[in-house]
Amino acid sequence: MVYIIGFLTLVFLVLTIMVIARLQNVLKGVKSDDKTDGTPPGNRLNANLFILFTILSILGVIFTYVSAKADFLPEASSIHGRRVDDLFWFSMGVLAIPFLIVNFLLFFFSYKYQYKPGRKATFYPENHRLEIIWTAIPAVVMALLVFTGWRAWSDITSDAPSDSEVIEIVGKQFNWIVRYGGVENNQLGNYNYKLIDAQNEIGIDLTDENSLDDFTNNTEIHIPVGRPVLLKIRARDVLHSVFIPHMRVKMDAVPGMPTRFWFVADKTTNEIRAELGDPDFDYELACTEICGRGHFAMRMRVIVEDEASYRKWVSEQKTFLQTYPAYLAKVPDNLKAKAMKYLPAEPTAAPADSTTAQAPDAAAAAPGASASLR
Ligand SMILES: [Cu+2]
Repeated sequence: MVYIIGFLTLVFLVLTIMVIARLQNVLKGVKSDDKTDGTPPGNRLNANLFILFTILSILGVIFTYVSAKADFLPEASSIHGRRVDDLFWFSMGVLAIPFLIVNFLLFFFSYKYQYKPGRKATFYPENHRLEIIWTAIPAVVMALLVFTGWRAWSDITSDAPSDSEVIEIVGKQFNWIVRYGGVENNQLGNYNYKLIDAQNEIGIDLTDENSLDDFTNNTEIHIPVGRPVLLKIRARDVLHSVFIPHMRVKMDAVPGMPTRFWFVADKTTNEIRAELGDPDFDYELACTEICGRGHFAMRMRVIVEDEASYRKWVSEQKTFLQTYPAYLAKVPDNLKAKAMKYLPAEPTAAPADSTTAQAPDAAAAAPGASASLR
């Protein structure tokens, strides 16, 4: 790369010197030398160079497109993702085709209407109809593009359908924490940033009944296929951004300003693995906002699965209270009985090595505790 830039610099330097030298010739010609037909020196050469430049540019465009194609976003695995792609390619067409035509003409006319002795330029002062046409058509096309883009955007950010799976995702330096509505009632409980500590990393508010069966995950996010998923997005410290490239999901996570994004994934992890012939393939969720030195590691696996497997996975998760039973102390008295359901089968106060012996005691102490655990 450095060599190419160095080489190009040299070429342009030589060209600049040549142009300056020629300019001096031209000036001399204007001043004294009137014996020619008035054709400036290099007239034909310059005209031909315009054609050469046109051809090289078109080849360059094709080359960069083909060589960058491998880095384009993969085929979308969500409904709105395909819509976004269609909009992208439609906009690309609307912009690229006139761009190519106009630029081709610009260079071609420079060649075609090169100086010829005796030929005079036409004086064409104004044409109102032409001006109206070239103002109105782009205005209408641009308005259409903006309108279709705005509709796609407002669909994504509007209220999610009522059957959506609501999942909270919180960015922090440097990982994502996903919270689910729970193994039982599927309702996200409240949160409060003041409750954040070493274990309760996202400030789950255990005074809210809905929080009791919530569970979190720091390594992977499971979502059901074919059903809307609403991501409630927050950040704990600095700007982060949720990016699931295959789903065309991208939304900033802003401290103090919750954002949202809903989408429908329509290809399971197993389906895309089979399609790609890669049994190890995984969808990825990555942070796409430089957020500090650990930014590169802010990624997690996204597992898209059918409703039954998803439900099964949810029911197998350890609730936050199960993982950190000490937080039972934060549960208000009137909810304590309910919270006991989500505690580990054996009380943490008991010695760790006597689990088999005291399991029945635990069940007696907390009626229904062992029975309701999965
Ligand atoms: Cu980041």
